[in-house]
Amino acid sequence: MEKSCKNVYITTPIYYVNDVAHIGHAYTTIIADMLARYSRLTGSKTYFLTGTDEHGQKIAHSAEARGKTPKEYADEVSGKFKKLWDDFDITYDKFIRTTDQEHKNGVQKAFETMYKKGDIYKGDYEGFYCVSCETFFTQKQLIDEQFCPDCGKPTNIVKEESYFFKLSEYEDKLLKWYEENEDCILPRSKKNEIVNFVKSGLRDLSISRTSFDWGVKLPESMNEPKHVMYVWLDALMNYITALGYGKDDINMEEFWPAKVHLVGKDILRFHAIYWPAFLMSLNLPLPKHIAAHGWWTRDGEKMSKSKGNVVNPKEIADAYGLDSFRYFMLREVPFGQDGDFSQKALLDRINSDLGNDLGNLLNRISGMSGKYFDFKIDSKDVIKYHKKELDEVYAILDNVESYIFNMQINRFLEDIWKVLTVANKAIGDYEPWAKMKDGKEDEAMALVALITNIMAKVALLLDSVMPEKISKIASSLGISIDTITYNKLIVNKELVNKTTITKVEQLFPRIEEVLLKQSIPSQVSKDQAENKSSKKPEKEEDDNLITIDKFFETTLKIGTIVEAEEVPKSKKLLKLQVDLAEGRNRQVLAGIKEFYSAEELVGTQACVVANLKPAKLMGMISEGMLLAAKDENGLSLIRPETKKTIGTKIS
Ligand code: ME8
Repeated sequence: MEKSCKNVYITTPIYYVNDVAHIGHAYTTIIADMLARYSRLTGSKTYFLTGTDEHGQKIAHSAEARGKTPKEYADEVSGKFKKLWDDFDITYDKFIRTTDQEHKNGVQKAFETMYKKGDIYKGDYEGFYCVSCETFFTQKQLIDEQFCPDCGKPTNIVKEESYFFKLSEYEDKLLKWYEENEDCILPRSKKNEIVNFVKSGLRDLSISRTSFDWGVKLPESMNEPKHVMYVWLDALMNYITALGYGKDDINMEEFWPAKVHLVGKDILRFHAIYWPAFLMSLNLPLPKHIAAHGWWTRDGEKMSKSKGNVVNPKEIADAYGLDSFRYFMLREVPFGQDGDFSQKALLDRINSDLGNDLGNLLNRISGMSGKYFDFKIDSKDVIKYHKKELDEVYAILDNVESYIFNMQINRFLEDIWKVLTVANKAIGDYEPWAKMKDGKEDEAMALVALITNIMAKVALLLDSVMPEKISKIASSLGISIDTITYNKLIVNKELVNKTTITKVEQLFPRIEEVLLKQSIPSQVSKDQAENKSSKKPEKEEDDNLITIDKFFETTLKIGTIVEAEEVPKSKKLLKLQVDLAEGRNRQVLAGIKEFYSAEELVGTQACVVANLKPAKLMGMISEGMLLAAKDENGLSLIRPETKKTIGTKIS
């Protein structure tokens, strides 16, 4: 049982095809993808499995309700899951479907093996069944003698012939496994719940049904054509049938036992009790970790179709960027705890962590290296001048890897952000612009090289979290994201000796709240309406100076406000139509309602930023921005002293 595998096998649950993918599915899949990418980068041979769970009464009912056969329906929804993961660039090695013939063969072989071992017997089942959870209950377990204790829906009485698995005989063996393997179930709090559940006594498990037929048939040798397998027995076996169990066991040899099965907390019991018991019965080694994550709510409320508040992951990723969405999911909630999804929380993470801390640091590297050193970086004096900062960075980075497979991914990210703080702080402490003025070019170079090296290390560590953005950072820094570089910069703590920086566009431009299809519009954030950053600007630095060309990248024009009206439900916004002599008016949403009435603005002139990317505010397009100045006495629009021809360029 103790065999452990140096290769890494990572799985998600296989998703029921009775529903479209939501944020909960995306969460598990993104965590698994992050682990798989990280594991590959470190050089481990890795296999990542996901797929769909397609049998059982629940799916049969959903298909019937849509006038489809279960297989037609499963094909359709399974295809949607697969497409979503492909759109999300999820790096799965196999997408399994429980209707795949190879899977069905493997499940039958497992049934036969457990039967031959004497772990399966025939009997009669009498009890209650929740179709929604695909779970059996005794009357004592029900709420008000009728309702499912897990989902609250009414249960059905089941009385039928059934095969049983001798789960009760595995009680002691399971308790021994839990005791000897501290981290077999993560997080620990969840493990305690499982241990207590098993200690309270296990009953044998009904593993076949006769009252419907949408499932894997029992093996032919059993000669029981009326029986189909219990959907959870069928589903759990996917973790080994995907590796060829029952066919050729080459992948089993290479990748079993799993490094981690990722699951939601609601399905931990199936994975932490039934699954290891089945594996013991099959004489197979047990997984290293079964890791249960918490439940996502939306703006503090449980998500449900009837409330219309289910978060569609594709919509979020399209609106805010896939990498930002990945970062948010992984950073926002400690693994195992429940998390709340709100656009406000997502925006804060994007604008603050990603924009201010990470994106700006790259801009500063590119700005300083370009201005002082023609983009050429040389690390020869980094250790001489910055041993202290490097030591600080290494002290943090030494621990980060251990967080990953202990599922403390939010801590992993928190620590990487501590490293970014070391870098941002060093710039303020050593003021390279002052060093340049004092003729201490080598010190300025050491500082810029230090920051470049910190960024390179951070990029390697964050690649699994935000692969697309990190590839841009890496090409800007002139480094590769691969195992050789990982070993060099992270494992051996070496520095990038020399490199040339390339300018990139802003990686995480400040982003506004977007009106989502299924969202309840919330107030435009204060920062946004005032168009100010959530962090205080740092003190003026030489490297904030821009050239005249840079200034002219912004097109400023005189416009006349021809219409103005209040935006309902918004405390701040006015909707303006502004004439810039372009043949049509521009719609501009301005956060100035507290300072100007709509009426007083009509017919007045304003200075308009005319080449701003259009943005959506409260579901409406805004195609420009008015210049304004705000102090403790209020806000004033910046206007020409005397009327100017509409469309005049400001210079
Ligand atoms: O349970 N927040 O499939 P499933 C976080 N087929 N996670 C959530 C969630 C939410 N609001 N809602 C659901 C099944 N999930 C079985 C698995 S594995 C051998 C068989 C998670 O599609 C849930 O916890 O109902 C589970 O991990 C996953 O979505 C799939 O749920």
